[in-house]
Amino acid sequence: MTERILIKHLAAREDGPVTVSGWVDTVRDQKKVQFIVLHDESGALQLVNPAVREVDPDDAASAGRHEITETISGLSQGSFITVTGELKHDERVKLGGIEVKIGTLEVVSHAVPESPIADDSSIDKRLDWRFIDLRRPEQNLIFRVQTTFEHALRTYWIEHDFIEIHTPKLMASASESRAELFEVGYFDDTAYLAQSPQFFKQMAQPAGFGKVFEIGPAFRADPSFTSRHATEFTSIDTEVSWISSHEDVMRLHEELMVAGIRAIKEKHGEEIEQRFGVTIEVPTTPFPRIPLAEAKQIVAERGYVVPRHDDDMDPEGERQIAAYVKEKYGHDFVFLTDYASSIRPFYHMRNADDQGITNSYDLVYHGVEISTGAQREHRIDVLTTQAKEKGLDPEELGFYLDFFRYGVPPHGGFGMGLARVLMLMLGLNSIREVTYLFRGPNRLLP
Ligand code: AMO
Repeated sequence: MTERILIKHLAAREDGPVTVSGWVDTVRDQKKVQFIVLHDESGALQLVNPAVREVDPDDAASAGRHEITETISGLSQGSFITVTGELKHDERVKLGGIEVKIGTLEVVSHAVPESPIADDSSIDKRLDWRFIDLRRPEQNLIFRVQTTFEHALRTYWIEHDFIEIHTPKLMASASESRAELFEVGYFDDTAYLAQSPQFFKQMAQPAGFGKVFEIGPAFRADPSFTSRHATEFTSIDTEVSWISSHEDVMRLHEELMVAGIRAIKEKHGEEIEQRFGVTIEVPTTPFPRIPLAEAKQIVAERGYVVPRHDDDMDPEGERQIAAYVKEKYGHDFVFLTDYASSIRPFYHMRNADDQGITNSYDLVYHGVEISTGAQREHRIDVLTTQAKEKGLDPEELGFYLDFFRYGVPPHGGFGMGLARVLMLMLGLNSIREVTYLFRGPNRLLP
């Protein structure tokens, strides 16, 4: 393999021979000199070549130089090349104050000259050609930010004795709701794609794992075309034993968000500011907490009535309550707590003093729900009653209910959509922008 140096590391190197590889962004083919802007995953670099337009029979080197000149003249945007040359620091070079004078140039892969997309192409068109779209530095940054976020969460979890689990995505039953369920043929039977690792992360509690986490895919057969829904998304899940209430889960959740956002600010804050015009704010703790009923009142006083009483908060309600929290507390996050039992799954524990509400919450970030968390009902009799009340068949849920028959500690956790967090943090308007390959009702390719 060629000893290639990432472009971002060149500035710190002394002048001298280097090898760089990447794709061609632009070619400026002037009579006497040729310039290439070369990109790799870490940045952009100016390459320069003194043009030799004709072979000089008295100069042995001129044939080679002429060949390179011709190659550059025919070089199409997007082609992948490897160049060995002389690095030179020169303040006059706008692009990073360095350039590489080409010694040898190998075209490793020619690109078809006309790119099928441009910077101003529609998001759908760009997704059709996602591999080209992802070459843009903004896109590259998104996935570096994602890497840092996941790494920071993992570091937190590992430092706090959590165990990483990988739960199956093929299931025999629904875990969230019968709606939004993908069915797949499973030999002579039917299987369902996991909507959440819910049941299996809970299973780690009677298994004696104490604290677990998973970052993995989740599937929802949701036919909507909103900016926040996908049919497949990456879910960040955690579940912990020995909690007293959902308050303990919220505290854990806050700490994880602070760890993740702090790491992003430190590593990418400046570049995010420059590319997305967004200042990353590390949130203060505790995040504001508002019971859902109160949040609806606050929103109503601001002039927006959430349709249908006793229902969930709708997207406009989330925006309004977030605006209120920002004005009142200067905070980008808010926990909406005490959701009605009627709109929560059977496995949420209900409030000991008021069966009408659950020990649960949603976390709203920049006006959009990013997560649901709760204390779970671990008492088998209560759990079975709640399942029946929701019209679920305890027979079908038998494997799950068994988890609670042989001893289980009180526990709770949350699930959070990775793409929503990234979209909101970077001020982007759709999870399509921050998902490596988006899956929606009308998108299974590429
Ligand atoms: P919930 O269904 O609220 O809760 O999902 C948790 C979080 O997952 C993300 N999410 C989605 N992201 C993109 N597209 C979708 N279609 C989609 N659906 C959900 C959201 C949401 O807040 N088992 C519970 C979690 C728990 O209690 O631990 C659950 O799945 O960010």
